[in-house]
Amino acid sequence: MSPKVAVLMGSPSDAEKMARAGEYLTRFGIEHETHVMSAHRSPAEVSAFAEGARRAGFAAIICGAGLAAHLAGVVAAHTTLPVIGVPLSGGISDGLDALLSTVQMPRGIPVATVGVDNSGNAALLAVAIIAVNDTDLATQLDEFRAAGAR
Ligand code: RP5
Repeated sequence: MSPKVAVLMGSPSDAEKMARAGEYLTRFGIEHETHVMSAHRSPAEVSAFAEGARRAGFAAIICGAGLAAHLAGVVAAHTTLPVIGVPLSGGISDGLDALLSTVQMPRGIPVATVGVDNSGNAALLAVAIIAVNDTDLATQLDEFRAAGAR
């Protein structure tokens, strides 16, 4: 089974900002699933998904959330798969709140955090993680860089 990537977001209102992740994953031929689930509104669903993700064949989990952005941190608490957090803009500080909520994890439970709204970079990190054991994919990444990384 080739490794899959999960793209999670806290609300349907995040979909537009998270779309680039799916676009890049498709471009690199990575199977992926997108789900809306919230650390606050559907915590049981989030923990069940994270706990089963390795068994389900996922290699990395991308989590986008805004405001009190706890989705990536909660997912990371329930799995040792790589978790990539995408803080989303909005709210009183237009994403700074989400950035700090996502990146300021306690020692021992890391979340690899990309820039505000940068779901594309989250996907590229997931591709790079999978490419560690996939030379063809690593070549595709090299070609993407050589072509200007767009
Ligand atoms: C977060 O709250 C979501 O990730 C979203 O970015 C933000 C607002 O969500 P809605 O109130 O629009 O559903 O949990």
